[in-house]
Amino acid sequence: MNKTIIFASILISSSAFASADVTMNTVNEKGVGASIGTVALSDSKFGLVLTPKLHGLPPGLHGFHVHQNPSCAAQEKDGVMTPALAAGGHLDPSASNKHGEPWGDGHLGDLPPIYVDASGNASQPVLAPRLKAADLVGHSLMIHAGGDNHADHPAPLGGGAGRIACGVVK
Ligand SMILES: [Cu+2]
Ligand SMILES: [Zn+2]
Repeated sequence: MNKTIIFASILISSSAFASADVTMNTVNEKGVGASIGTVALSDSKFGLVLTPKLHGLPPGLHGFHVHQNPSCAAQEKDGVMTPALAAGGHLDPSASNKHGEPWGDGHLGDLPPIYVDASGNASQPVLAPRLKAADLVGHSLMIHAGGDNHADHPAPLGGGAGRIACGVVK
């Protein structure tokens, strides 16, 4: 094999092994703030593994989703600038119009919640069995202030409320 062929085969094999780091930033009503680390995406035979390496988050469980648009910008709603509203709603290519379990029949973008320890760090991976890394390209990852009960009741969209961190998947 000459060098060109070797280089080409390295390119092909690295794109076949889908793996990417998404930079996450804080978001607020002014727009996109500081970086708080990354979420690594890697495909496994069980589905997409999302491995956070994040700091500076409030301790506890936080709703975590793929949102439709590749933007983390603030946007006006009812006259109020709302953090990361430009990301749109949860990724829902089948138009289920239902917030559900990561392995269910609702929004494809519904992920298991992110766990943040008492020091504000998140490092525990979560598994999204219906997704591949490539499905996230051109969308965004979102972390919410509150948790997620994977239902639209008693609160819509799992009850996670405000958006606190966001990253565009390129
Ligand atoms: Cu969300
Ligand atoms: Zn949802």
